[in-house]
Amino acid sequence: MSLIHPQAHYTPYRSAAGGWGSARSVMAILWREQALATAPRALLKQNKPKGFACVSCAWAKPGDPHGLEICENGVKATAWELTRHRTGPAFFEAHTLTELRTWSDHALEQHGRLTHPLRYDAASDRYQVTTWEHAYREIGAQLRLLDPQQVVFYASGRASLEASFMYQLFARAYGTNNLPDSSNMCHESTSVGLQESIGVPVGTVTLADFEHTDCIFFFGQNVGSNAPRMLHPLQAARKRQIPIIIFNPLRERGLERFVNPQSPREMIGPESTVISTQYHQVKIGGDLAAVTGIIKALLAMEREALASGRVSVLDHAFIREHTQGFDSLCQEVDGYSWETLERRSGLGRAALEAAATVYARSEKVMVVYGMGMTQHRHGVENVQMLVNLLLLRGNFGKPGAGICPVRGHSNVQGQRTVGITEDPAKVPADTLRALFGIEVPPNKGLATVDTCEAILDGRVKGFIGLGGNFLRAIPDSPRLERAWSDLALDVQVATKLNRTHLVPGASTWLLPCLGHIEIDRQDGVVQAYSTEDSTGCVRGWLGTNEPAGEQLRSEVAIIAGLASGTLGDNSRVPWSAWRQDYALIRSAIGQVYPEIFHDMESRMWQTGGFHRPVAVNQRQWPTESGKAQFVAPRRLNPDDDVLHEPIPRDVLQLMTLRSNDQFNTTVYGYDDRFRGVHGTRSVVFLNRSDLVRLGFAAGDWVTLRTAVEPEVVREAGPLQIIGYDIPEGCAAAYYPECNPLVPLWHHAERSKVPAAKSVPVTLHRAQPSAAQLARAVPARDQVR
Ligand SMILES: Nc1nc2c(c(=O)[nH]1)N[C@H]1C(S)=C(S)[C@@H](COP(=O)(O)OP(=O)(O)OC[C@H]3O[C@@H](n4cnc5c(=O)[nH]c(N)nc54)[C@H](O)[C@@H]3O)O[C@H]1N2
Ligand SMILES: Nc1nc2c(c(=O)[nH]1)N[C@H]1C(S)=C(S)[C@@H](COP(=O)(O)OP(=O)(O)OC[C@H]3O[C@@H](n4cnc5c(=O)[nH]c(N)nc54)[C@H](O)[C@@H]3O)O[C@H]1N2
Ligand SMILES: [Mo]
Repeated sequence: MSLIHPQAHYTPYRSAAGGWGSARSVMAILWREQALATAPRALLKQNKPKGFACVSCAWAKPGDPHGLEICENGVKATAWELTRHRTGPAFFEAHTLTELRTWSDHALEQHGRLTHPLRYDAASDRYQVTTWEHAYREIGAQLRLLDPQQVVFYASGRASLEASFMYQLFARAYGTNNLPDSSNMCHESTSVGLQESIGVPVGTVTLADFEHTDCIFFFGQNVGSNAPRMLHPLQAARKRQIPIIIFNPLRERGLERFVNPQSPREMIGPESTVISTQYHQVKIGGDLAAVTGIIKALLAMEREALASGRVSVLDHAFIREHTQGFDSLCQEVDGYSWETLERRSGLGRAALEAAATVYARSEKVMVVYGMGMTQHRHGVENVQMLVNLLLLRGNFGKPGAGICPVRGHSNVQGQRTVGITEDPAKVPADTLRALFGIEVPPNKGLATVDTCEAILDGRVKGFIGLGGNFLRAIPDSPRLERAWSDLALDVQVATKLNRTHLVPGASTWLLPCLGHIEIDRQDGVVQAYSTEDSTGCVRGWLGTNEPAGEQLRSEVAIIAGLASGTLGDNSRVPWSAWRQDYALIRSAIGQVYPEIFHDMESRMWQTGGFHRPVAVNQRQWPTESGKAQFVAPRRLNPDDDVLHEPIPRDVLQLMTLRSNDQFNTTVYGYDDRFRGVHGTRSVVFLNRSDLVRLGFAAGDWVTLRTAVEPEVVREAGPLQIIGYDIPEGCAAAYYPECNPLVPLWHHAERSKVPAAKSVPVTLHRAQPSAAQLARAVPARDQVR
């Protein structure tokens, strides 16, 4: 189907994930970023001992890496950082912010790396070059004038363990727990749900478990685009005939078939690995009902087994010794009829029984999941329901079993481990007092949604951003943009220009930092850094490439500069000494968190690094009761916000997702190869019978409007309709363009993760203007 313009089209993708399409896409981006000279050498070092950690996802890096331990999207992320393009002083002389606000996300970042520290000048509406010393001094003076409770310290999940540890220490020494971070929009449902259910806030699975497992359940994660290196262990599992059971509203290509681009035989031959053995196209938000159905089927099997004297299906010894709440879960599950479960999940009873049968047959099951679970109103319950399923057959504390949340940014899990949290109860306050004389403020600070609320009602006056693109990533983005200019102080530490940098407060600073691929020298001495991946593995890394500019400073150096500028001599933290020698920071991390980080300096260089201890793997449960908790869901309804039942037929559940050509708000390009979309992001995927029912046709233009809280108009579009293989009543479109549709209050209960995967919307016919059309399909020459 041709969309709008000859350059934009929708052509269903029929090949496997990986393969030649992947290789071509990699070459194209290396060419465009003029990174062919520098990137190939870097790629040899990516995810390798004494190399750098990929700046894309947080998936585990094996201790015995492949020749090239990379994937298509990892290469894109590398090329994006190593680009030859620069956004330097001349650029800012030539463009006002008013003009730059008309640029696309893609065009802004594609212009290249920031090179100089900048301060916004309101008179000329431009960023102007400043000096580091001036910036540290001025920002410090302004921070001293503000009430620390009115300042937030945001972190996107990339900063190293060293930088993150210093950052939270700086915030607390200054006097606040206001430490929102990207995981507040991402896996906070995991941290809350797992903590309550099994007593640890992180996943329990490591790479080695993939070699031992005999069954993998996969919920709401798009592995082919967002964690492609995981396709290798999945492929290996499939070669061992391990069943992989998928729950996803979309038939995501990476979950169906894969050709390993690093295997010459697979590249040349017709061979591809079928990844899924069962594929269940669950309705958006229908997973609670689906897992309830699986458990219902297991309970029925159990009763049959008991009645006929066969071995139990459930692991009663484990349930008795290690868990609480089994009976009330059973009661709850028994209370739902199959009719209800089928309607809510969109899946048939037979399909759920088939999944239950495989689960019951397998001795070592693991559950992998992503944003399709956490970004819902019931995101925490989703996570806990997956734990319930695992507990029924003792699938914790044995090799090959456990829970595997797939984290986002490369060090997002690690940041939380070293203290980036708004909750003072999670910080070893006594140790911080003894070591650094820091009094951790006793009151809870602001997480991301709280921060947005506080900005809207004027309680927050200062914002420091360690990476990220806050204004673009958050829900209700237009409302927040309007309130943003009331900030007294806005400091952004970044590698590339993005939308957040274009909405200035009264005093606005843009500080360019080194990326993680670049060699970090402090006073001439090369410094290493460390990260914790999605499987709790801590590793040391070294940048490999020359910095993009002489003026760039490392995140550690910038935090040290800001802290010294703010706290001066009133601090027992040796900021400058730490800046000169990162080993001293690691030693401090080891003192504050000895159980995890003792002897970090040597252990992080061991082959494969070291794993943080996870009590659950010894079948110890650091919960309040000392046992693992079955937590029954309070309701299965994904549509609480649409008050009437049945739901009005013109309201669809929208999920906002990533394409294969973006990293969060960083838009590399306008293709979503695996979903068959080329040349545009202005599309909405809809079920074909919904189209007919609602009087639309594929190719029509529509605006999406949020169907709750009608007194506030929330709109996105115009978008062009693609008739797609998606369950009835569901819709999908791209993030961040659709963030204006997500109400700020529309978040998971308890974790406050914005419910970006179930936004009730209605469709309204639209006629795009010429300017909107041009934005929807950026001609190649407009892609700067
Ligand atoms: N290349 C690349 N890599 C990335 C990122 C990126 O943007 N680009 N982002 C990084 C970050 S920060 C994160 S958090 C991760 C995100 O990685 P994912 O967790 O894969 O996030 P999404 O792309 O939002 O896709 C969510 C998936 O869940 C499915 N889904 C949506 N709603 C439901 C539901 O109700 N039930 C079920 N069962 N499935 C559902 C969608 O169809 C989609 O396949 O990836 C990280 N890695
Ligand atoms: N509707 C909707 N909203 C969502 C989501 C969704 O699925 N749907 N997903 C949510 C999720 S999971 C997340 S994690 C958030 C992401 O939210 P953020 O983490 O805030 O956003 P990113 O797009 O990852 O940030 C990109 C910017 O980071 C900067 N950067 C890149 N590398 C570095 C570095 O090494 N150091 C520093 N200091 N800066 C760097 C660059 O300037 C770049 O422009 O968005 C959330 N928002
Ligand atoms: Mo994320």
